[in-house]
Amino acid sequence: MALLQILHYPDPRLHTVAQPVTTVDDTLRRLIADMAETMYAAPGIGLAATQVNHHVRLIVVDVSETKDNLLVFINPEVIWSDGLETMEEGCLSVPGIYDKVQRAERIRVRALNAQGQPFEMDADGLLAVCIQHEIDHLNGKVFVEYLSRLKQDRIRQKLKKQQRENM
Ligand code: K1U
Ligand code: ZN
Repeated sequence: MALLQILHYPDPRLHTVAQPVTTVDDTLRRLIADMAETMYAAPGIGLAATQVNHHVRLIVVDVSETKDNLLVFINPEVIWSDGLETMEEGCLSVPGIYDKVQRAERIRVRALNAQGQPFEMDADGLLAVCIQHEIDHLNGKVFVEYLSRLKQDRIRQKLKKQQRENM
C-alpha cells in the first residue's frame, strides 16, 4: 500500500468532474487500499479519488470511532434525500478551515462495492454529510464553494500564503 498526495485548494485539478468507473478490477482495488491508507493517516473520515488526482467516481468513508468500518462507494449516486441540517465541515484539501454547510439530513445512496456488486445504503448524521461532501468532490466541488465569496477569497489567500511558506 502507499500514501497518496492530497491536492490542496485552490489547485484547479480539484474542479475536475470524475468519470464513472467501468471496470472493478485489482488496479481499482489497489487505488481503494491506497486511498484508505491515505485517509486513515491524514487523519480523515472520508476521501474522494479526485483529492488524490485520480478522476474516477470512487470514494472511501469511515466515520466509526474505532476506524474499523471502511465503506467503499464506486459510482455513488444519491437516489433519495429528506430534510436539511447544518453541520461544521472540514476538508483534507482545505487544511485548517472549518465552516458550517447545509445539506440533506437523510440520504439513500446507490453504488457498487469493491467487488463490483450493486448495493443501497441509508445514511444520516455525520455519515450522510460525509458521503455528500465526497460526492461533491467527484463533481469538482469543494465545500468552501458553499461559503460567501468574501470567505472563499480569504481562504484562498490564506492557503496560498501557507503554501508559499512551506516551499
Ligand atoms: O473529503 C475530505 O477532505 C475528508 C473530510 C470529510 C468530512 C469531514 C467533516 C464533514 C464532512 C466531510 C475530513 O475527513 S476532514 C477531517 C475530519 O473531519 C476529521 C479528522 C479526524 C477525526 C475526525 C474528523
Ligand atoms: Zn473534502
